[in-house]
Amino acid sequence: MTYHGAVRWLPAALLVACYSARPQAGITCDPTAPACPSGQACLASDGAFACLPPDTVTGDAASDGDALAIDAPSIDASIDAPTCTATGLSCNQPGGQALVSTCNGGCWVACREKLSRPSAAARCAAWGGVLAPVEDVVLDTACVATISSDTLWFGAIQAPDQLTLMAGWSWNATTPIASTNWTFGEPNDLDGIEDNEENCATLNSGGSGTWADRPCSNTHAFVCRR
Ligand SMILES: [Ca+2]
Ligand SMILES: [Ca+2]
Repeated sequence: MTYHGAVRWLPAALLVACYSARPQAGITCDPTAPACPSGQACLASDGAFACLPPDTVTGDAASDGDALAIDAPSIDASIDAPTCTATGLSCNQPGGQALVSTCNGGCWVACREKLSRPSAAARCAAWGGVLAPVEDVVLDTACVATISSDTLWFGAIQAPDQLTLMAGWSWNATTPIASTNWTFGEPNDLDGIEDNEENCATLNSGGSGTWADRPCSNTHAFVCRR
């Protein structure tokens, strides 16, 4: 027996008493354009939709999730507030939006606008992240691969005035790089002599996921992580 049916067979006196306590419930409604009395919501009830108090959970609604589906957009917006989006990233990307991925505990976003390394780093910072470190060469490289195969500025940077090609590399001048994935012959500081010609590095250079040092003033697409 439906809620509507129960109302229909209640004695008139009881119906009046109930009506005085709260607006009549059980009116058929359209979930896409609900117009229920104050204090009621358009909820699924036995395969149809009816105006019911919001705390009404029928067996049908609880099992098939219709009531949850109706309210899902507003509820999800507050509970599952999007934490991994490109919102806030200034990216004048040709051909579409920046691509975002939640991966290996981070939020990754790749932008195809070509910028110098310092400008790219500033874009990431304004978004709330950094040029992406690739601390786990296997997993983090795979994360980047899901959103871009471009040559990308990423987190690797070399402190100036190093004595050797391999010295002084870190993630954004904060954490020394433990595991590297240099393309064969890189880093070479352009000519094999370390004299600050190439103190920044790109990903996907010379092979999928591999690295090469480049002049920091070069312009490339970039990948951020937060
Ligand atoms: Ca160098
Ligand atoms: Ca190089």
